[in-house]
Amino acid sequence: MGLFSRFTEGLTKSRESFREDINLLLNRGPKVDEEFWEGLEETLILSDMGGYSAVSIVDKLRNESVRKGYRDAYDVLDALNETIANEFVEGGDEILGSDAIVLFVGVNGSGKTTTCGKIAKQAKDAGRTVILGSGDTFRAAAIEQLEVWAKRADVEIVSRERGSDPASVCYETIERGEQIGADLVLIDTAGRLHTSSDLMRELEKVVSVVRKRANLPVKLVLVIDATTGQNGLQQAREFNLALDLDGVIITKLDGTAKGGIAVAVAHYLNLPIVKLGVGEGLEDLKDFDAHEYAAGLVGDFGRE
Ligand SMILES: Nc1nc2c(ncn2[C@@H]2O[C@H](COP(=O)(O)OP(=O)(O)OP(=O)(O)O)[C@@H](O)[C@H]2O)c(=O)[nH]1
Ligand SMILES: [Mg+2]
Repeated sequence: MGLFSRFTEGLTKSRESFREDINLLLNRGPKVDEEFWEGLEETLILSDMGGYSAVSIVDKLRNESVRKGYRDAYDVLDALNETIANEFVEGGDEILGSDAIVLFVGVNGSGKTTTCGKIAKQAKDAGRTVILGSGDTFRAAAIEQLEVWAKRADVEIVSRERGSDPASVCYETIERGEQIGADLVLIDTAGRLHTSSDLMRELEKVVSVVRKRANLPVKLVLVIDATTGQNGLQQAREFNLALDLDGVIITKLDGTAKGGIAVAVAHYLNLPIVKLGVGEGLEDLKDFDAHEYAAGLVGDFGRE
């Protein structure tokens, strides 16, 4: 299966759920009246795009509808993809595209370690010199898990025993990366709740040590599990407040109808999407393309 189909496949649940709601709306006829706009806004909110994005998208479409003289609901729906695509922020590709030290942060189980491994493999295959650092010293299994990914990706890894200071592991990873001429240093961190102030402080300390030692630009990437929907947005807000994030990766898009969360995160936090996780396998990591994503989310609504 090609990457595009795997990706659109990944958004199937989101798209189907959206289509059902829109079809209900279209059942009352294609007239563009107040009821239609309200229904559209509600549908966007239900798809987890969040209230602010939904209002902003509908406002833009309303203006356009007057300006361009849309005839009916189908004209509006044709313009919807483009309007959603415009909600996204540029710059996601650059985060992994150039030399960098990247820290993956997020709540427990969001997909940090898996994503770190997938990225290591992609970058290695693209001819880059990659090193992995196991900054999750909290669980022994986490270290082993990243070691497995390092083998799969065929890249070097720096890990220390469970209970070690995560900041020192990061320090050593950067040092080792410098020795081997790594142009991409990928550091996994332990999952933590955005509400746990002790653990958030620990993460701030890790980031500050990394910034001091860094020989390459440092990028902080939040990994969000799409299935958590609006809670993912709350996480993003808190992590961004504490760390000033550079970008976001959305995982588990394959198993959820909550794909709209990507729009909400981009809109609320003005952060670019770096990659998308659409499965558990090595290859299930997709580049983000705003137009493709919007199309995958909304689909086509042809006139009958
Ligand atoms: N379906 C699906 N599963 C995923 C995806 N990404 C990760 N997973 C699965 O989600 C589970 C948790 O992934 P991890 O990578 O261990 O998550 P983590 O954020 O490192 O977890 P902690 O280190 O415990 O905080 C694993 O079973 C992964 O295989 C994805 O894009 N799609
Ligand atoms: Mg992990």
